[in-house]
Amino acid sequence: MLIRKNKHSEPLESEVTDHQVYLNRRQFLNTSATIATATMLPMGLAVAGKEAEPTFTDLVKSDFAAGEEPSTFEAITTYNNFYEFGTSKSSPAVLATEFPDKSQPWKVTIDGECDKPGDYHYDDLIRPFTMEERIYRLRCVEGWSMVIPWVGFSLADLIKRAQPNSRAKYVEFTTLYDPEQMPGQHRKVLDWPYTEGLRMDEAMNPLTLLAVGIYGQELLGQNGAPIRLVVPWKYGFKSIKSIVRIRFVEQLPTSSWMKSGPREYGFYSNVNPEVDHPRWSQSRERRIGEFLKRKTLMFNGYEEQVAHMYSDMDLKKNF
Ligand SMILES: Nc1nc2c(c(=O)[nH]1)N[C@H]1C(S)=C(S)[C@@H](COP(=O)(O)O)O[C@H]1N2
Ligand SMILES: [Mo]
Repeated sequence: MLIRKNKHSEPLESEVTDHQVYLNRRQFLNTSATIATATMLPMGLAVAGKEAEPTFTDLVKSDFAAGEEPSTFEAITTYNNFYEFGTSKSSPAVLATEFPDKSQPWKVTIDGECDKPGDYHYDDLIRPFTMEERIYRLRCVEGWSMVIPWVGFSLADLIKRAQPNSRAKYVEFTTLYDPEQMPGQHRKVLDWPYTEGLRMDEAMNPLTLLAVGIYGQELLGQNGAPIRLVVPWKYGFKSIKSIVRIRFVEQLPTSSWMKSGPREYGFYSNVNPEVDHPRWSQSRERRIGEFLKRKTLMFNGYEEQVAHMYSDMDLKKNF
């Protein structure tokens, strides 16, 4: 039997060639961006009509740098998952250019099982902490990855200030709910507001970062401004954006993704090439800007730092 092939199913030779040219150009831009950051003058890094401001200077370079070439500023700020601004990868960069509204001060509530709860304005929240640059891999559950030069501070430092009590077993994070600013929230694609959670030891792990910038500048809306979580050994969806609440709880929090598909998204969501998503393999990934897929590493390559937290757990059951 002859199966008629869809004309558009395979890329044309010319498209492949164009893609190679595109990648070479990306490589070039990538190098210029890296040089710009190294000199703390991220000039020319403009995106979606926004001029770059060199916000963070004197950044402490952390030991956690992945030792890999960071993805381009352009890729990091135009290829995003942020369902509050639509479900396509390109829509957040277009719809979040004015986010968050600067006329409304950003507030973060720290509460639950802790001795020092409080409501903080963003500036007061971050003031006590030393900003670091940490270059981490981000691996999305969909099978792509990037390397991102984050600016931020250890979540552990913030937790120590809040003084969680003995009932605090988990930390729950919540994104802003404001459909006026976040048009994607008009559609119930997830149970808004977006929530995520970590076990206390995961939250206290020195790798876990509260990020406020990328490439030496403040986060843009599409990357989760003004403050988002980064948990580099877990799938990207654990790295919740635009946080307004950090709550210490006794019971295991149910994240928005666990509610939307309990058989597909578990609480732990550690990057694990041996445990597949029910609908696709997790053994390989495509680094954005590269053509061929590469092998996915256990815990996204952070095994040495995090494997001890799961030594007595069945990671197939606790996915
Ligand atoms: N509030 C919120 N946080 C979110 C998401 C989202 O849709 N909403 N998407 C997650 C997913 S699936 C990924 S892969 C990362 C992407 O982060 P980036 O766009 O900065 O690369 O953000 C995560 N955090
Ligand atoms: Mo993701």
